[in-house]
Amino acid sequence: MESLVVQLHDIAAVKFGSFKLKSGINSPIYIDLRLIVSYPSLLRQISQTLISVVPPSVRYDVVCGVPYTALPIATCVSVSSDIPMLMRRKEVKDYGTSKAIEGAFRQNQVCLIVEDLVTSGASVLETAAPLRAAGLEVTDAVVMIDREQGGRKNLAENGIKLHSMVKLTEMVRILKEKGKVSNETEKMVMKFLQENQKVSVPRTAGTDKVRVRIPYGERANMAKNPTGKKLYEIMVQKETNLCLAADVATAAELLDIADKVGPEICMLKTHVDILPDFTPDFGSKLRLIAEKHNFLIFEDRKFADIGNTVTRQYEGGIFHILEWADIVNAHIISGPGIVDGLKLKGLLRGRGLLLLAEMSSSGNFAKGDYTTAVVKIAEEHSDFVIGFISVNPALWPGGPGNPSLIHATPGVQMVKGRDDLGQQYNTPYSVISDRGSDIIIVGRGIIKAANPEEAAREYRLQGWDAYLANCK
Ligand code: 5BU
Repeated sequence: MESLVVQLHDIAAVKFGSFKLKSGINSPIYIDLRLIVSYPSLLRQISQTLISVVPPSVRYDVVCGVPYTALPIATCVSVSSDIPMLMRRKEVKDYGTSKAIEGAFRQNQVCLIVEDLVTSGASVLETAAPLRAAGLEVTDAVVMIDREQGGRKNLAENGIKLHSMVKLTEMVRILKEKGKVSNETEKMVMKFLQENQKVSVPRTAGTDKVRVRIPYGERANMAKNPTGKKLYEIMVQKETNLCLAADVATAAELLDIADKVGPEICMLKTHVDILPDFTPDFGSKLRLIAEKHNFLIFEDRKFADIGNTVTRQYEGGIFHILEWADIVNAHIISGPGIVDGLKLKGLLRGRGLLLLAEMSSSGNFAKGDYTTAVVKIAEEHSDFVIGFISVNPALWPGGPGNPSLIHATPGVQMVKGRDDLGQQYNTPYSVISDRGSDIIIVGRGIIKAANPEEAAREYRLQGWDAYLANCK
């Protein structure tokens, strides 16, 4: 161990001085383990030592490195120990959670996460989330250097035991003993570590904003619309801010997935006009399931016409949306008359309306003055409008605004990325915590997963944790 630490210092993977960290604070120590790929013998020694610090009682079937620095380390561990490896993509080009993880694996196999440096543990959690969503179990992680700044605790709270090759304080002590750093530097580093012992899991790297939010339960009491109020109440009762976008192939499949995923969600979103086997009793069947599992039904109809037309589209046709959907949504491209039209039918039934303030697809035009106009119309109709479809309300001029109005955000997967047709994805943590939204809307991340129920559970936990982090 001592020799490894000295070698890391010799190749300047560990440096002393004054370094500005991403969080903005100045650190007297800087560690850059990307350099080790240039020293194959060191890389080999590190990989072997790393795997030897995992207690023999820990069972695992595969290893996965946290991208990118730990990828070569995980590869060496895999090759030298003959344990299969998986790779997590940082960006997903294609749809579906399965694509986030490359390599062959079976459901419920145990994956050991390999990391180079742990501070808060956030990057290990970012890798654990898509692994778990894909049906793997993650119970342990092994790291070269533990900075001892709260990572161990944060990971333990998320069911992951951390094993480290060396702790940062041990490393500094070794370097001092070997005459590589002065007494003074050692003291300075120890003092810095003491003063910066707890780094909480950060809102996405690069942003230090902490949003303090009003709990959903309090917002339930502010809501003017009964459906808006009920939505907040369900979220609190079931501890979920997850909405399933149930874009499956048939009505039969929709009813089936609604029943399976029902316990995890506060809301189920439909596109009723994509179902080839729609029958007039679809709505009543779905409502029975919604009552059984206590979730609301949101038909993503995106009304866009003049008031008189949308009134008829809402109530009539073959779908009779008004009969079964608690919530619908509308563009305001045609002006505020569209809200009056929908309200004419919906208000009496206690239904709610979400206005499209932003969209998740690239190049869309719902921004700036348009979004501001949507907010104004929502305020003027807060008896019927329950909130917005939004993407980044934290950046709106007034932020997420009126706390009685809710924000629901589509374009969510476990990893940031896009599909081939312009959809753009952000992670649950980024959507709820950084972007100030309230509800994550997840479609293919759940329905294309090998086990949709498990994937939904993982999205629920991620979304809820992100909410709790802001409530503290
Ligand atoms: P996905 O499979 O998670 O990409 O599905 C997203 C769902 O949200 C899908 O039903 C879209 O029609 C819907 N959606 C969206 O993706 N982006 C938007 O801005 C709006 C709705 Br509004």
